[in-house]
Amino acid sequence: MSEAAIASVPEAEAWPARERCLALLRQMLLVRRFEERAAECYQQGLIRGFLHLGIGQEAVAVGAIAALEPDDRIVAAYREHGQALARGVPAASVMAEMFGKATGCCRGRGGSMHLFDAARRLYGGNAIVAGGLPLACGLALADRILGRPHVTACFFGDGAVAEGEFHESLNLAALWVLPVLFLCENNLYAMGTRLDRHQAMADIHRKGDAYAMPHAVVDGMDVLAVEAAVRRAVEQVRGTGRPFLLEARTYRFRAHSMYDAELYRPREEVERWKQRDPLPLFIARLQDGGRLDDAALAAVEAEVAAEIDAAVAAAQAAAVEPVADLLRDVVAPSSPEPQT
Ligand SMILES: Cc1ncc(C[n+]2csc(CCOP(=O)(O)OP(=O)(O)O)c2C)c(N)n1
Ligand SMILES: [Mg+2]
Repeated sequence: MSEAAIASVPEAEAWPARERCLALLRQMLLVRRFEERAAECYQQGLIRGFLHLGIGQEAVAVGAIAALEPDDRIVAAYREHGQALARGVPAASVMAEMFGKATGCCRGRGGSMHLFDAARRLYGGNAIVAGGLPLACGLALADRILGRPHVTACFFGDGAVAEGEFHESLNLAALWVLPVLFLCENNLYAMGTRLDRHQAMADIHRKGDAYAMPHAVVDGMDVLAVEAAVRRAVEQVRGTGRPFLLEARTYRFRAHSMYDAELYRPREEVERWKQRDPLPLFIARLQDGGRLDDAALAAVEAEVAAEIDAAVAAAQAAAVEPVADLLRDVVAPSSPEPQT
């Protein structure tokens, strides 16, 4: 698969209003700085367990979620800090969750891989590769049966395509006419396995053809292109009630998780992709278009830094869930005696 084989949107379509552009920039900066700080906290032993950073992939979550309605459902995989922050889960709530504290969005029980916020329609954070796809079908089936107009956006990695659940879910969604946007974040690797070592046909979006499902591919390093592609796809899903498969081609700049010697990919490849880092690309584009000056950029950076400092301080100060609460939500309260 050629790294250059990516779709782009026409220039005219790619310029939303200045305020929307600045909001996208702020979100991408928030996600990037949040994850950089999370890595530091991990190295200091403040965050434990697994930590998967999506640095390099911010444009996908931010661009896609900007194109959704507030009640549309989101299902993500385990590299999902970007999805949670872009959906508006407060940085403090996400950071506290990663610190394992009671003030986290799952009271510290889920950690980095299981961010969940039902009020914001974020249904995970799913650590099982491809595990989110059948859940997305279930959410969409409920919406269809109840006549609700929502779309379920389901993010998953290229590694999920090798799982039976991917094929079962696409088949079922097409067969049962479920309003799901399947959104593959193709970063070329599933841990240390490059896409073309596990897929005979590596153009992921074209797998939609096997399920009579419309599909498209987009440059996942270009936030405006992602926003436009998702907007078009979601309009189609909402209008027809039928599913859509969108592939966003992107790259993670960091290791798979915090423990990974990265022996499976050449350094030059990483460096080449960094030339297309979605943040500097977008900043340069905004500056060239006269929509961003140095002062405005510094102001956004300062705002984001303050938000993250506050999130870390609050997470450090917060308590862990008391032991007495540990069975809460684990064991159902005993049901009353059945009536005879
Ligand atoms: C069913 C299942 N098999 C194996 C694993 C172990 N595992 C964790 S991450 C991963 C790779 C997934 O790659 P991809 O879907 O491309 O996501 P990315 O890490 O690139 O975001 C694997 C195989 C798992 N979590 N679940
Ligand atoms: Mg991957």
